[in-house]
Amino acid sequence: MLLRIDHVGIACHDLEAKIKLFSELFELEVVAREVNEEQGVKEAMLRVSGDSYIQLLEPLSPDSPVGKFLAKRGEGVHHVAFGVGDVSDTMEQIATKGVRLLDEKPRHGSMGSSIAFLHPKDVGGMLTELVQGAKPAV
Ligand code: CMX
Ligand code: CO
Repeated sequence: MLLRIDHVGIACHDLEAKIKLFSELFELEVVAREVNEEQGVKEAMLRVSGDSYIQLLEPLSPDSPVGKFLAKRGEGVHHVAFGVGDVSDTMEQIATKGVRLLDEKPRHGSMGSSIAFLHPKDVGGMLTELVQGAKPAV
């Protein structure tokens, strides 16, 4: 069902400062910077290797998911994202196991991906994201 770890999402107050920290510390390349209004974030993807990334997330507002998380828990790991083949199929399979889906249908994620979230309370306290990568252009 899960193919790989796609990324670990890190909540931060200052995106530029954390890009500098992670890229210098681990010698990582920033491969994408985006604003995702729907998710309420300004973000950067830093490639670790292949299709595996660190996603740095700065909230666009205090009442967004990442804004609320920062106020409650401070900076740090916000979610883990797993690569899947077909995000809609995986959502269906997981829903049959009684896990609450936070999205009714896939949404737009980083770098053209389709994403969906699972409730952290049903996954051992870990906010979980499913990611279907963008299909290569034909
Ligand atoms: N990891 C683990 N637990 C979390 C969490 C997180 N990131 N965020 C919230 N929780 C816990 C809270 O601690 C709280 O637990 P307690 O009741 O024991 O205190 C519980 O879940 C409910 O949290 P809350 O603070 O009341 O927050 P909300 O219910 O308003 O929202 C959540 C939580 C997960 C439903 C919401 O953040 C959400 O829908 N997230 C999905 C979208 C998202 O996170 N987008 C940003 C990333 C975008 C991207 O990766 O591209
Ligand atoms: Co993510």
